[in-house]
Amino acid sequence: DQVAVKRALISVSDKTGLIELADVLAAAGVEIVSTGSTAATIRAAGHAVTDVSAVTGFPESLDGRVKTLHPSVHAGILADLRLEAHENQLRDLSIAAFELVVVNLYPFVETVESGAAPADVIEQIDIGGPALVRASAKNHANVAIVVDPENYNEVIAAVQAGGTTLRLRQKLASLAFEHTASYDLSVSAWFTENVYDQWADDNDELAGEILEQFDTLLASASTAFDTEAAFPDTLVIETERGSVLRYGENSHQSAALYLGEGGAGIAQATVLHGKEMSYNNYVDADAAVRAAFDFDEPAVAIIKHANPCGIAVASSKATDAIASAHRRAHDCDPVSAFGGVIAANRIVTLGMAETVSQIFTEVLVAPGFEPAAFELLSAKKNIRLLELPDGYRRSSMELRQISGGLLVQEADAFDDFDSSTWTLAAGEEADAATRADLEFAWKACRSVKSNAILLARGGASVGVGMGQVNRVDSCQLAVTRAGDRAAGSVAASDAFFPFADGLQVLLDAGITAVVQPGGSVRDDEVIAAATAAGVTMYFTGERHFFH
Ligand code: 93A
Repeated sequence: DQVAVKRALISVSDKTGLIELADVLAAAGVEIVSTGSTAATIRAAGHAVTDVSAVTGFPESLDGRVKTLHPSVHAGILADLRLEAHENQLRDLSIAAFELVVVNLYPFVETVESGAAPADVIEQIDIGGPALVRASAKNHANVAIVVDPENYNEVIAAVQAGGTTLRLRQKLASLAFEHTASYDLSVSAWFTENVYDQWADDNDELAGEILEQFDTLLASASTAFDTEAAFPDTLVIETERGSVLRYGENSHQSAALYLGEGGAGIAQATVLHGKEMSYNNYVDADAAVRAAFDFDEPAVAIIKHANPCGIAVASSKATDAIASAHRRAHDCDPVSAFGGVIAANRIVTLGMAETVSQIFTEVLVAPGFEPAAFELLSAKKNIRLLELPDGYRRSSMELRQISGGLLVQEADAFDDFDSSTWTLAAGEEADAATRADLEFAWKACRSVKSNAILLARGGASVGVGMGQVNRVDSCQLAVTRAGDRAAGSVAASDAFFPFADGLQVLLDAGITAVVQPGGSVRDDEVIAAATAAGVTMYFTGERHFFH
């Protein structure tokens, strides 16, 4: 397995030990083929060198990008001379084999470290060199590959001893592949860093532009309305710029979060754990908190696409109140609760955390977390845990952009939840438990997008119909979602029933009482339907649209 060295290809950027090696090779009568500056160095030391261009019949071209990348070189390296066919082919092609290849690569890492410009760094990505190294290492049965001047001595000794051994060639091949692999890793690391930096720079620039646009829009809004005078304690957009979100409702929309001065809402919440909040996360978390904090007693709201798929207060018998509220809210519609945004109006207990941790949840927002609850939940990397600022409160003013302008309104803070202020429109006065359920349903209903129908029982929603363009469909949706829980539940409707048909759906499903604003021109028909069914109906006098 000893291979005598008759012809060597040398192409090195690092010229350490080169002359000493060339001295030995020349003395041993080895033909040296070499590239550009390597050939010049050897020649300058007084040895004969064959230029690689003489072997390839092709000039070293394109600023050196193409020097050894040629079949006359690579066939000379890759021929497996243990095979007669390879030997014959080389002879037919008039190509001479190499038994020794000495290459070290363009100084890529050193160039990066010197702070060179990207174009200069890229020029230092060696292509032909690794090809020589890998080809030689593959064919180590025939060729010795040396990538490191540290190994010159072993090779010199072998040449002087009459040839390289298979064992040496194997070892050198292994070092060679290690060398090209780590070289490529450095190249890829540079790309990653450089490309990301570039991306970040572009992004910063873009973020600046986005915010400038938003700033202008908001500035025009606040000059158009003397917001502070009209709505004391209200949201005044801070003059500093907002913070850019990764994207808006969809990935192709840019977006930013602006903090209201003195605000204590979801915008000021602290992300204790999990990925950065998205635009939709903020929208849903806001809806969730708004729903949960409408209640004084421990309450939980679960939101999907800005709509509740469950709202509940704690069972009066529960020892862990907030855990109870969560379980009951979840039971309303477990299918929709998957991937939901949850708000609790109390500190999250370990009991609540244990249930939440079993359900894929995007965001959990609360005034705080018991340490054990936090520990359990923060073990999950996909959930975002948000702590509300002290004294959470909703903004007293709501803004909505329309094309060409802004709509501004007071928030819906009309708390007509006390059933003693309602008028009985049909049936008998409800008992205390039913009243409590009606008050709960009426309150919960205003967190549901119109047209909203909410069925409740025992302080928990059991069926929610939301966002439909007619009230009958919302009734049907609520009844379907409630299933066999519709019978015996109470209903709330965010606005009056324009006809008896929607209410009839609820009556047919077996509700025992209903609360609604009243005020339709066909109230008589609606009252007649409730009366015929023997169902109690209250009118509140005010609606709670929410869009
Ligand atoms: O630009 S290359 O990727 N194209 C080639 O064909 C080639 N052949 C050898 N770089 C190439 N090399 C590299 O040139 C070697 O890896 C070595 O690092 C360097 C030797 O430079 P010089 O031609 O000045 O001896």
